[in-house]
Amino acid sequence: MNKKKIFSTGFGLAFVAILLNSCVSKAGGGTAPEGTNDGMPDAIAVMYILNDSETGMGHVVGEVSLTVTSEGLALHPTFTKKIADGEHGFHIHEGMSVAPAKNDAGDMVVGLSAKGHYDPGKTGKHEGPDGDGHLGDLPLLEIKDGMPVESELLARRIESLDDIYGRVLMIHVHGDNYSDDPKKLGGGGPRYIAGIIERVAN
Ligand SMILES: [Cu+2]
Repeated sequence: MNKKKIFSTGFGLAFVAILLNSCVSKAGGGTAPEGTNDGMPDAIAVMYILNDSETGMGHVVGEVSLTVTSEGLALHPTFTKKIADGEHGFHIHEGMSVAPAKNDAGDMVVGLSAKGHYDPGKTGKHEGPDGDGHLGDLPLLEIKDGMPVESELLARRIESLDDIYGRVLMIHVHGDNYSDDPKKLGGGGPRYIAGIIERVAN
């Protein structure tokens, strides 16, 4: 179901990733550049505008590649569609779906199946990428003229994607002050753009 959706609406981004994988595995990496991971990221998330459809996936706006480095997890966002300028909270959420879901009040909320911030240590705290809270708290994403200001964001505390594959990468409408004060979860507010973190076989 999920894969079919990606194939039909992902403009081939996921397909390209899979194709490249099969080239690497079948050709023994002969055509891939030398270097870490043969130049391939460890994972890719095709990013969708979230909506209230059954799957929650609107149109594709780009992708984020994820690579584990000696300094932590490096994220490279690339957008093929302009997204809203300003600062956006950017997190790994623990859920494995971007579909809408009902909140405690019984209201359907866009992207709510993605659940809360990835927090394997059960800290219950939002402290940003360099704090002691949720491991899924990433550096915020700053957008200018529709495109990311920084080509690489580094989440230094994340040393492995082993428990992260299949989870959701989430971009919020508002920013992130790396605190639960004055608003919970950095104040990111509504869920805006998201994708599933898919393993790229190296
Ligand atoms: Cu979030």
